[in-house]
Amino acid sequence: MSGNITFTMIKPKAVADGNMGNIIAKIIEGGFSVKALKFTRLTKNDARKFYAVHKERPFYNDLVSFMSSGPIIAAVLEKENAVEAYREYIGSTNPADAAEGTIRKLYATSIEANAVHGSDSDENARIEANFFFSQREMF
Ligand code: 3AN
Repeated sequence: MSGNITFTMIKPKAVADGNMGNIIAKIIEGGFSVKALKFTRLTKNDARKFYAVHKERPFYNDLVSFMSSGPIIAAVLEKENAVEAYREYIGSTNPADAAEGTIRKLYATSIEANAVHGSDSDENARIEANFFFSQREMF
């Protein structure tokens, strides 16, 4: 059975573009409830750890630099079948392929600056939520 929790980040470019309010509103409009939320910034080391699964990929260093380049929003979201539902709601990794009306179609500017992160499994959702939040910060 799939879980009800996913983890998201609003990435530095979307925050810098002034879209954090719009994106949070869109998330809530999609039926996701916010269980935890913080405005924060990743150090380079945090970003390296968070994206460690991608360390062999050619875009890893750029991704680490980008994700530590400015403030982000980190949040834990709840909905039935949250991981899959949220990935569908945000759209494809490459915004050029993202469906109309998805968050990435609306707010992403490139495959790297693709507006938001969404966990890819229940296990990673739990690991990523715990990376940013203590138990008493999750409601
Ligand atoms: P998703 O975020 O859709 O799960 P992943 O896990 O394949 O996509 O990639 C993680 C992040 O790495 C993406 N959100 C994006 O910022 C970046 N990324 C993925 N593929 C590329 C690429 N070909 N070039 C540059 N950055 C990429």
